[in-house]
Amino acid sequence: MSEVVTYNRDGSVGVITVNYPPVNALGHAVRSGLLAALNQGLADAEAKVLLLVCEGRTFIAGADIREFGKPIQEPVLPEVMNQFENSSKPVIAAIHGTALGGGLETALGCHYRVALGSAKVGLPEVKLGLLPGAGGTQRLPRLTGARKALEMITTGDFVAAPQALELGIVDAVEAGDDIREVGLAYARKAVEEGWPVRRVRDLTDKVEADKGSEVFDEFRAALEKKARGLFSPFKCVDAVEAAFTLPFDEGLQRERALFSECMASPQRAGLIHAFFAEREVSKVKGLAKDTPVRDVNSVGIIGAGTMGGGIAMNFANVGIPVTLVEVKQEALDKGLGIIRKNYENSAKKGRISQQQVEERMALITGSLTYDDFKDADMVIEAVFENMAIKKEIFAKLDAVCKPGAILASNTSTLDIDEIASATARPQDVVGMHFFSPANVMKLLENVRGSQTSDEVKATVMAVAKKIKKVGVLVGNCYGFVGNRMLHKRGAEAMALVNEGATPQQVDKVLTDLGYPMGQFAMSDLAGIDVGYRIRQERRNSGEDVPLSWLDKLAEQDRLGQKTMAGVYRYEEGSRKPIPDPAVDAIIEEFRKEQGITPRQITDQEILERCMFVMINEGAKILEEGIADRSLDIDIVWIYGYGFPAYRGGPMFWADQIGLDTILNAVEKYYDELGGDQWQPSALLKKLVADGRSFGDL
Ligand code: T1G
Repeated sequence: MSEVVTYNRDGSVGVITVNYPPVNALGHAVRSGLLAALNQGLADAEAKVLLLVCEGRTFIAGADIREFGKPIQEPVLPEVMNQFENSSKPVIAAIHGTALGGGLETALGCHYRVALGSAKVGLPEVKLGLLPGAGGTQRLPRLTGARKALEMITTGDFVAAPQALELGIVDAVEAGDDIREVGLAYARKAVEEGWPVRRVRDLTDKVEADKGSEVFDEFRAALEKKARGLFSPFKCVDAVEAAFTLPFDEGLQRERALFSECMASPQRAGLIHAFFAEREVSKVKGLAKDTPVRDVNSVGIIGAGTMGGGIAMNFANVGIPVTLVEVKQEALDKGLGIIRKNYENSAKKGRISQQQVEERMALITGSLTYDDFKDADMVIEAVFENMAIKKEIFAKLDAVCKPGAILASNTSTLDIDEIASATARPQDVVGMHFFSPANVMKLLENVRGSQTSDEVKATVMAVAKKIKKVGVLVGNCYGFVGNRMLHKRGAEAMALVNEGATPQQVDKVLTDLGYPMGQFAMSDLAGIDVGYRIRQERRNSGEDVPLSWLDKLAEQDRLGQKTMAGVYRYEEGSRKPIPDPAVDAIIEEFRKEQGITPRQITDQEILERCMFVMINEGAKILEEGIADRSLDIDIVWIYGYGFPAYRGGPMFWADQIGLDTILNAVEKYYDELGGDQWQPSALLKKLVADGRSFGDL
């Protein structure tokens, strides 16, 4: 008997206990242990009913994702499920924490399910590029009907226990937090009342009710929009539909075949890489696990503009009071007004209650004086990109903030060390780069200065988790990780249009790759004036920043979505970018001024120049230690810049393509175009020479 699954008896109840931290995943040892324990329970004459319960913080949270891609070891999960379902004794699953994926499928293979009120259930396989492969697509719809099963399986969203009871997924929800006691009490009732074996596979009423339903095609149509570029969501629909068109065992086989297709898809590898990378980024290299973290129970924010307002909402959302400071009452009122409007919109969509709107607004206090920061644990500066203004602000913060307060800048490009030099406490200065809209975007790029203390680094990473962001700690350089690579992509996109491509051609290559929007549509969203001001700032500081046709748009007040015209034009009430011949004319005129004769440019060249220049820059960022691991870069791009998670992030994607292919192209463009951006990274060359990948680092 493996030690991760044990069997013992409590009166007439045979108890099968899984104890395989951290989340009782169905690794090989657990699968074989479950079968062995089941057989022991079946052989135990005293045991009338069997109870499956887990130790630790959760019921089984799925198959062991770490085993994917490796040779499969018997018994496979579907076999374990069938044995449980065909047990001659009733089997009860007692659920606490999260019963997910293979975990919920295991419970559905049992005959009865009891859950704690705090439990959740779900089939999130689609988030890993898969589908439920152990009977979930055949058993769940027999309990919930087609529509709810499709919703749960194509979204992967979790369902809370009370709702799971309404849907018939669980049979009882009990209060308390001792799942073993709750499970035993429920099992004893089954013994006393002589409950029969009740197999989910035998339930047919929901199947009959939805036979021939249009719901499957309805979901396929909806997924065309919602799951653009994704593979497995459509396979999920095919699998669930089989439950309504095939006998149970044939449905299981159909599910298995579709599961294998998903397993073979490169998207599975990308999404699983993203799953683990998201968890690894919180473990910062060189930062001891027990590094002290400071309390952050009150926050100050400077600037009630788009970023400041969004940042404030993140803290109010988790109950942390915020003091929002502006220079003028008018700007403050406008900022607070926008925050309330955002909350009201969420309430209208039923995401929060009106009471929560009021509670969160009550946590945000407007002010016109820095004095109100004197007790703040952390202050975040969110004013526009100007070094002189930021240094002035940090000097003032240094004067009013208490010792130990963390002084953070939301700068998206500027030098954290130079900002810190305006204070006498550079060890307490750090970058906290949020992404617009800051109350929505999941990424928080935390930037360590050369003197930022470990305590401050550990604290901003803990704050990221607290405000439900994915925090990545990176080094200090111009544009840090995300914007530094984005600027390279942007410059290539601009050059490609100068040389003959159209903005919409470039954007289509990027959206076909899986980005939600292209380079130029993104400029229109962020505001053409933002980039224009940064370029002017750099020109004013004496840097040679080439003229661009985007400057012409800014000077003609084509600032993007906010002026209904930028690189594209926009119609009232729509964010759909519409190509505008007026812009083609501006670009044509610019080419003439620059003496450029446009040429035909292929989509492949656009893809290579926009993406390989980023990867080359990413390699330089790793060389310089600005990012510790390539997965840090992948997570920055997935959660900050919309890089498709199913490709695993730009560095993982590069490994999939092959670094030799990337290097060959980089060297070709270096020869043809020149420029630092195409100077091949030494690390890239070394990895190719050693036959290694970014993932091997
Ligand atoms: N396999 C292996 N490791 C896992 C795991 C899993 N299924 N789930 C979590 N971990 C590790 C994770 O990497 C981390 O490790 C630690 O557990 C804590 O996780 C046949 C094919 C359960 C809600 O998709 O959603 O079943 O970093 O930091 O925030 O149909 O983890 O500490 O070393 O996320 O409290 C389906 C995935 C699998 C669920 C807990 N199941 N997990 O969240 O902790 S496919 C899933 C989660 C499947 C079958 C198919 C969450 C969680 P480390 P954590 P958390």
